[in-house]
Amino acid sequence: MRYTLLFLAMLAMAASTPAADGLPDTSKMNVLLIDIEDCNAGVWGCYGNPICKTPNIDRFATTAVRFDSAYCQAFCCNPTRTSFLTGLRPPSTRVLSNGHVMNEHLPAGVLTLPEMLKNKGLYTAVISKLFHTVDYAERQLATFDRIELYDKPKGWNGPGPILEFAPVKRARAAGNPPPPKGKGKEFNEWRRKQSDRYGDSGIAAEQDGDYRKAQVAVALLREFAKTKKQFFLAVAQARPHTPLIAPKKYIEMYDPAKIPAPPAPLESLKDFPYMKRAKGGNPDIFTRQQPTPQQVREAIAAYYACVSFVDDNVGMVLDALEKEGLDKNTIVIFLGDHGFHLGDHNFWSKYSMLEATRRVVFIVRVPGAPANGKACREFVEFVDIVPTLADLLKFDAKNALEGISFAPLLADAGRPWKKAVFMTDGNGDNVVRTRQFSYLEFPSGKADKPSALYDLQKDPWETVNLADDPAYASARKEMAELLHAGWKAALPK
Ligand SMILES: [Ca+2]
Repeated sequence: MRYTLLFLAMLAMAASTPAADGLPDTSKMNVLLIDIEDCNAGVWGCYGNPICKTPNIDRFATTAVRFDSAYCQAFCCNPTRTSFLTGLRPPSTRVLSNGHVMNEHLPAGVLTLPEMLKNKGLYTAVISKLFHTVDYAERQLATFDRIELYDKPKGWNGPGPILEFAPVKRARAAGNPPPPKGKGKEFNEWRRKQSDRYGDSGIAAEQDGDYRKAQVAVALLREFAKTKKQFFLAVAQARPHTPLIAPKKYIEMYDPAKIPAPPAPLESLKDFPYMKRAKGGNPDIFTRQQPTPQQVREAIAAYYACVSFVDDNVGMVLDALEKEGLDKNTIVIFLGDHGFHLGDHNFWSKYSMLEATRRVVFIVRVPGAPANGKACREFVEFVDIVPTLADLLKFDAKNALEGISFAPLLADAGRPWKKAVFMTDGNGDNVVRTRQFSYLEFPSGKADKPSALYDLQKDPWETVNLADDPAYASARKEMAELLHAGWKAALPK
């Protein structure tokens, strides 16, 4: 009942959403979603990185709208994916952490994007990870017509793989032993050490899973060009998630000696809410000890290598789309599921509500959209993806959506839009970010401070917590009010 009412309220609001004048008829277009893992938004050349080489995405961005202020709603994989695939925020999906089984937490009747598109009549295909794990999303995955390089849900009876790959014999370098048998303590320790690795993967690009995902996408696109059915294709890349390993030729692209030290060093942090973590113990990498300055440079270089590898793989997919003539009628969405700290604040990996985790790479191309080729600095949130596709493809999203269509920005990237973005962490703590400030509250009591306020115009790396600074008392009050008022208070007029 609550959801029905919310849904009706959203319908009424959708009617008053600014119009997307100037867009072509997009209702029959295909959708290609390219989702990559744990990506720091600042690593792409087109997002201003002077070192990391990403020619394919840079070129794609010149044909699309590059969102420079795009934000995810959760701080790690499972909750952010659940959020952007339903158009709901974590408090509504009830999926706040990687341990929350999506199917057991989602309120009854909530559909995910592939189900909505399947109901609309699209042919649906997925290559590797889309939901956090297959067993979290068996019902949702069962709706796919095609599942490639991904475990299959129980009872799924679709076609076999479009390509066959030879098994890969991995070089077992010293310090990289094979997994122990069983799933006990020894296995967990092996997995931790695996995640901690960075450098040469020991196999050629062509043998790598991420390369193969791109190859499968190329093969499927060739098939879709022949069958001419309207399709939804989701293609994943496991990188740049840890372990930060890549084929040698990518590792050799970057000299660690030329990588600058990360911003926001420990000594610059004042009243930092995550001080315990900054002093030691990261998830995913450098899990047992903070890295030396040399290890920092090596790990960032390895991360860049992973990003360049992803860039080449995604380039293959985008080239195939063009070669098959599908680029004219396919909406392409390129995104990283959440961000990643690369040594700023002495942090590695994700799991914070700071800019490095909450800001995401997000590039969208709708064929014929007037804003293609432009950068958009207006705020968009990942919960806006489902409403936007519902708007563009003219389907009924059926959920009580908690975002709005950004189609108007695809027509005019410079029009005024949302005044803030929101995010929730696994403890139910929250952040709101406006153009000038970020304000974090930790009602869980699990942080080292109850709140934090940053003046992003003076301090973009969020080093000096101004929450108790009398000069910022009114700013703090305003930000707290906005945080408590929630996302509806930040919508464009
Ligand atoms: Ca992730």
